[in-house]
Amino acid sequence: MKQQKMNRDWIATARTLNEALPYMQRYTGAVVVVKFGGNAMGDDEAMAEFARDIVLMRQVGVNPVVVHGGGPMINDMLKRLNIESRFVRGKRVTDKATVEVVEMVLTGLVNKRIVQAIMDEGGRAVGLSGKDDDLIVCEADDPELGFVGRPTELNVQVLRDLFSAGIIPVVAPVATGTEATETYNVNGDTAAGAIAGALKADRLLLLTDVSGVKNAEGEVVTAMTPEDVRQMTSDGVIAGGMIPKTETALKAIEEGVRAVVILDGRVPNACLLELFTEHGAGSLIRS
Ligand code: X2W
Repeated sequence: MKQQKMNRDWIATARTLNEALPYMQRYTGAVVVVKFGGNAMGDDEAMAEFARDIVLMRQVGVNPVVVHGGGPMINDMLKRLNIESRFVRGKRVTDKATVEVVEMVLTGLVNKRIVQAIMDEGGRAVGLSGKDDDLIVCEADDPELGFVGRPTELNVQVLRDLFSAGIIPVVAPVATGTEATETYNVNGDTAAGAIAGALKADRLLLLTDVSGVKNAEGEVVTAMTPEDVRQMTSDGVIAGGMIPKTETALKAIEEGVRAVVILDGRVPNACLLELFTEHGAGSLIRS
């Protein structure tokens, strides 16, 4: 009985691979930017599973770029240091002491944890922040927010160089300013959107911990146009924490990204499900 079940599982695995071929062919050479938010990271097992999906993408010829967040990890460290956290319109008010902690946590702990997870799954990953090779240059987003950056200049050649070498870039959303020694804290979604736009990526996957964009009836909308998104926002159906994500999506599409998916990172193998099967796991936005 056990033997029979195992045979069936193998047959299903082989069939899955067989059915994935057209999707793999479609995405060969494609650039896929994946925003991996702090809330989607989970435990070591979830991290390993994510890393394996990214390594598999690379293995079948996709050029993935991981842009990560780490909001909850920054909150933990600020708490340990007795520094107060405050958010205005979804962005962290970032003074000098806070930006130091943000840089340490994102470019250190979080970035290296992801790099290590990818290496452990047999891929090659290199971690960098927006400061490396001036990948992301910012100006201050809003005086009320302190050292929060809005990307004004992207230099993505370093990412293309890493693609050619078969290396997966893992980007921490910390950026440099136009003045020497400035450091900016950039929202992870914003950084991922800006990078995807500059690369004219085939896909931007925004991994999050919700099931997608919901309509007035509370059902996930699996496909929509930028016009639908604008309508749903003005009707108040898209609200709260979803707004920065849909705004990022619209901007990225304007800059030439082919499609953006707001993807449920809690679904196992969400990235593979989205790219290599007919069955997505979130909301796809494209013109
Ligand atoms: C974010 C950067 C990290 C981030 C912050 O300080 O929390 C701003 O708010 P998640 O996990 O994707 O939320 N920056 C300006 O975006 O993390």
